[in-house]
Amino acid sequence: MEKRDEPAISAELLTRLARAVVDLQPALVIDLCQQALKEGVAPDVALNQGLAKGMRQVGEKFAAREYFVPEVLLAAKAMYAGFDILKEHLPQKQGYRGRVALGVVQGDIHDIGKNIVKVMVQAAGFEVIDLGRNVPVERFVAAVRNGVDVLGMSSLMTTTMPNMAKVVIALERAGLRNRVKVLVGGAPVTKVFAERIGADGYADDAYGAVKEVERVLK
Ligand code: B1M
Repeated sequence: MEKRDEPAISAELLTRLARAVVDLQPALVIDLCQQALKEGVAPDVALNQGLAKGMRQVGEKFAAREYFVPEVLLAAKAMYAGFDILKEHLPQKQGYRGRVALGVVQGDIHDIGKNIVKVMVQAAGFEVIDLGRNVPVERFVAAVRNGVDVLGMSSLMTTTMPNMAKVVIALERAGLRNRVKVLVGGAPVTKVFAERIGADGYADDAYGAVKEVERVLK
């Protein structure tokens, strides 16, 4: 799945979809997702350029103290109402391409981005083991010991990013580092940070995550 530019009508629909998330309107989100599918907007585009974009705008409102936790939770509810529809329509690549474990690091419960990455990676033909959120270092290590090709970690808080480095160190100590490719992502995570902690790859969105999984497994 490649990032695409959308024609004007779809672009307007995507803007309305993002807006409906920001306006905390699950019923409208559902309507717009159904409309988008009917009009031939690709589900991954509606997911990333509609729903995820809306959640990022909610983040800006949260940062500006226009929204507080209750609004953010309602926005997440609206986002998931659309997510549940779109994920069923993502075109699935056939054939086994490898196994990816994904989790949000310890101390962090932000899992919306990880869940988007998960469905996109699955749709690209990879088996995904979802470790969930607030995942302790040892559970990441255990997942690698049980056999995965890629370990993906997500963090949304500057305070939990160091836990990604702890997982890499724990993998080295357990003699497992060369058995797995490590990818990291999440809003505060950067390429420089990924390189500094010795990860094999980094992506700033779900399209990038799929590309990185494919690249590191080449
Ligand atoms: Co909170 N939160 N939150 N929050 N929250 C942030 C992250 C924050 C930046 C808001 C702010 O202050 N401006 C701030 C962190 C500050 C910091 O860095 N230190 C923050 C805070 C402080 C907190 C609490 C402490 C608030 C409190 O209680 N006082 C608390 C922490 C709880 C905890 O984790 N221990 C908290 C709680 C919550 C809610 C529960 C209300 C809710 C989470 C609901 C949930 O996820 N189940 C929430 C939300 C929703 C947000 C914001 C507003 C939005 C995050 C989001 O969903 N983005 C967020 C603001 C922001 O990020 N600017 C904020 C949309 C999502 C689609 O994007 O997750 O970035 P994202 O994922 C993208 C990419 O990053 C990438 O692909 C995804 C799809 O495109 N990606 C990867 C993600 N993972 C990847 C992995 C990869 C590759 C790419 O490879 C493996």
